[in-house]
Amino acid sequence: MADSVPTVSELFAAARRRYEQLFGGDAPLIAVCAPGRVNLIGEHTDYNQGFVLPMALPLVTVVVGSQTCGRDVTVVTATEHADEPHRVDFSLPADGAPLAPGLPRWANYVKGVIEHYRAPPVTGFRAVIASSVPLGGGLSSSASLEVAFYTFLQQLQPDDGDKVSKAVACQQAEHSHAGVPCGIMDQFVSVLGREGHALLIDCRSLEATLVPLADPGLIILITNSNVKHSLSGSEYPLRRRRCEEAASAMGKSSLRDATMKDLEEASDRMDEVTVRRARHVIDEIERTVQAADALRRGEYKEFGRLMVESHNSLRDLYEVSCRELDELVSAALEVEGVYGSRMTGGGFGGCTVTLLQAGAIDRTMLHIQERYSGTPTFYVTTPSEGARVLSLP
Ligand code: GAF
Repeated sequence: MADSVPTVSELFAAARRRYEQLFGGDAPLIAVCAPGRVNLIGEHTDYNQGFVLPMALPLVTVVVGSQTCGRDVTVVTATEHADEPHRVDFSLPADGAPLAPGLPRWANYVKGVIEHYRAPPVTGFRAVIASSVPLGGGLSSSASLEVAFYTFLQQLQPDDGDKVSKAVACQQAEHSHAGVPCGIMDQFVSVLGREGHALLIDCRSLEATLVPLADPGLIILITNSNVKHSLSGSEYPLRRRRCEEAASAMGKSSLRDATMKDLEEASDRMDEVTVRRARHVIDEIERTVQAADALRRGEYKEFGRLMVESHNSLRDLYEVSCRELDELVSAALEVEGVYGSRMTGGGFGGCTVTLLQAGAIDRTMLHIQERYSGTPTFYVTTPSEGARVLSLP
């Protein structure tokens, strides 16, 4: 019942075939990939300098390609991008002029990464992209594209940065070229994800602790609602602004430094909505640390309880859930053997993540399918490795 996902080798083979068809039979000399992510807990905390607990997915974006002589760039995507051309051609500006965003929109991630790459490429290249990360599904298809492209550029012309600065450069690309003021979580885990582990990321210090997550008795199920409400784009920056207002009303540089007591004392200096948003963030930061501890101790029931609290808070206080995500979570929680379930990612559609006993997987998917008013897609998934260079056969 779970959706079958192309393997990295299959994606690579498809991208290489396309490259060879397009570029006169030449084989690409570089192949890299970077994963999407699922966030287990710690939602809307990254841009508040808090904690998050994501893991990298086996769903990846692959980039294959080669350097060319001039300054011309051609990038082709083998992924469906609603009504947009699959090919983009441009030249690297010779005079250091900015590479402005434009159409097609998917190419802005590529342009943004070139712009923020620490050692700006001096020669052109041709590349083909293929991805198994569902677009707009809340599993960070955009971060996986940015990080895969950065990894590709590193093969063309090495940079001198470490992995964290790579994640930060990709986050900047998203800010400047996609116009999304995102936090660091998605790019960080796409770069630094580790097989068999979730990452507890401190978004203030940008340090991460590995949390083992490879128990054969445990399943991580992602359910795509297959809806994406148009609010998702406009509401994210609004949430971020409210958080900054709340922190400033409490005299703090971010909500990471605020306590519930601070919030109560300052609540007459904020409107009711701002107080609700801040309450979610302050609690969620604490919940994430507790959840990572529970996971380390193998206390899945406790972890699941915290997941449900997180979902309820995102629904009632942060108001980023939607009917479809609530339906999916409620349906999962009705099944025996399910520890917990919650929406994951920015919200207003996309996916839920559910933690359950391995033996309960079939009945859980069946029950969700019966109860959900839409058509779900399932991914039974495991924590995977971050961005990497693929060896060419
Ligand atoms: C999106 C953003 F890109 C992340 O930085 C994060 O804020 C997330 O929403 C919510 O936790 O994925």
